[in-house]
Amino acid sequence: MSLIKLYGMPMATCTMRVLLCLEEVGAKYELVPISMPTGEHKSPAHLARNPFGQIPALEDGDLTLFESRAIARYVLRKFKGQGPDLLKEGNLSESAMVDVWLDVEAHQYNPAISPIVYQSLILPRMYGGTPDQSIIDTNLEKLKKVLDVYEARLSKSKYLAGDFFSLADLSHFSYTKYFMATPYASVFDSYPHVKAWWEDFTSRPAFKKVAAGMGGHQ
Ligand code: GS8
Repeated sequence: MSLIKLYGMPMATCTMRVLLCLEEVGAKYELVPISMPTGEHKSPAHLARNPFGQIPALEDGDLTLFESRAIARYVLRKFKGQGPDLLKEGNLSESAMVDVWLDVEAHQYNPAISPIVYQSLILPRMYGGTPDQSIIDTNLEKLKKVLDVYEARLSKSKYLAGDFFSLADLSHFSYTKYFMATPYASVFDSYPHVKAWWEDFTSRPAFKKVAAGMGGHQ
């Protein structure tokens, strides 16, 4: 059997989503570094893996995949029965709820939190730029509205899709971890159920291991 190759950067948010899944199921894999600062993600070799010139991409034998959430599902399906059941595919309504909250993460949470992390951490630290406070403020307001919904949801169930930890929760890890290193981390203090959810699931061993690869943001 060929060794899975994950192309990306251990500190990049979407790469981390896949790394967490690989670690949760105890898969053997090789992380092949792709350097974004040198533009390697736009090289012909990488464009052949991901035509959008983004990381991550995964190769498993003849199969090449991109889009981190799709890759995450592939990894969890491939190693089903190894490690926790994070997709609940044996149960129609539970798996539907995993899909709902994974889409909420992709289409509500991520668009609000990612510009805040980019402006306040990535832009100044990686590119030497100056944060645009108006972008941060607009997205903090968006994020608070999303967190209102999360607070209501998490006051009824322990995790997002139900009383079980799933890919929907896992998928929030990387951006939230970085957000907690911004000056705006205290926003979460107004959402006690969200804060407890975050503290609960980030104590998982796979998360500690992947967080150790995040550079100065642990
Ligand atoms: C997004 C990938 C992405 O934005 C996914 O895989 O989930 N929806 C895709 N990757 C960033 C790195 S941060 O994780 C990237 O490659 N950016 C460079 C670019 O867009 O040119």
